[in-house]
Amino acid sequence: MAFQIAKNFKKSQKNKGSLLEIKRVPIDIPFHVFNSSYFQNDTPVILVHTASDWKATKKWSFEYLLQELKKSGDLDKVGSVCFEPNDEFLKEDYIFPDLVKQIQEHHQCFTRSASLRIWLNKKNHVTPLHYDSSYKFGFNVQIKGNKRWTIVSPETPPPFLPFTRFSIADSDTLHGVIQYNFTLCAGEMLFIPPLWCHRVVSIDEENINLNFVATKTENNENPAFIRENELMKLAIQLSKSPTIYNLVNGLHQKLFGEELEIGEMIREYSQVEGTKMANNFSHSVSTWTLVRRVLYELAHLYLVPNNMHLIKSYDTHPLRTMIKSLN
Ligand SMILES: O=C(O)CCC(=O)C(=O)O
Ligand SMILES: [Fe+2]
Repeated sequence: MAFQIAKNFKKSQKNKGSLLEIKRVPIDIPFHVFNSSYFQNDTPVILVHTASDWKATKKWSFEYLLQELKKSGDLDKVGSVCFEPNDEFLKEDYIFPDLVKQIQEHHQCFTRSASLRIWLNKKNHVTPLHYDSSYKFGFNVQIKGNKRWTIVSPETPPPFLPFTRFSIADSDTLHGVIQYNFTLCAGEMLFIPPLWCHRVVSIDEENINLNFVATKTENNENPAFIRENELMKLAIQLSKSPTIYNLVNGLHQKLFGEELEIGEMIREYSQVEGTKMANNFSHSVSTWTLVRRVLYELAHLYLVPNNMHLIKSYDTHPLRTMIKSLN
């Protein structure tokens, strides 16, 4: 009994949340130290002076990237929130960090075919609180400008919109979570582990980030993992029953004018890479657990109408707008 009370007390203390200070370490940190202190236990960290000497930090601007994209014929790779260039794109402008290379060769890492991402954001752009799908972790290099990050531990996930990886919490309403708040400055590289929610505000006139992303194949059983794993299994089931998916999606579109977020997952998991991830890197889930997940998510549908703007609030990024004006 006393043991149980002590356990509950410890749990409630844990749930109080806390604001932690992120560590800054040199980029030449020994690999085994990075692995044991940060990669294995999903702890975020900033690697300083990663990109200070790169040509990219001096050369890259929205205009320069647009011109280079035109030259390489990759204009169609520019998505609505970021773009995923091929591995050769402007390779001479940066030095692939040894640390990232070693992590990508790690046995717990699945390197994706699209492993580079470039973000371009104007001043005051806000990326709403979300986590990246399919256990993606990232090394996020700030090439130009500064960004303000709020990140939340997967041990204390914030409330989510049903069936999505977007949270309804804002920085003012984030209570009882373990979080870090910091500014990522040009030249620094952030390691953001899987399932950490992040909200990112762009501070300068032009903000450019280069990411190296991969999937972590063995994940810690935290609350965010349990939910994501169940949603992943649900997406796999739905991808096998297009009729049910179309029915639910049709209803969703009627009500909210948008496709179900899980549609993105379904597309990802019906492709070779996604299927591999879904089958190999997730845990099995009983039918009862899936039903419970659906009921739980449905019970929170009332949150959607007032929070739909969160999903829509990703601005179309400036490159896309610049390309449109070319046509
Ligand atoms: O930089 C941003 O605004 C968003 C970054 C992000 O969501 C990511 O790197 O996954
Ligand atoms: Fe993200």
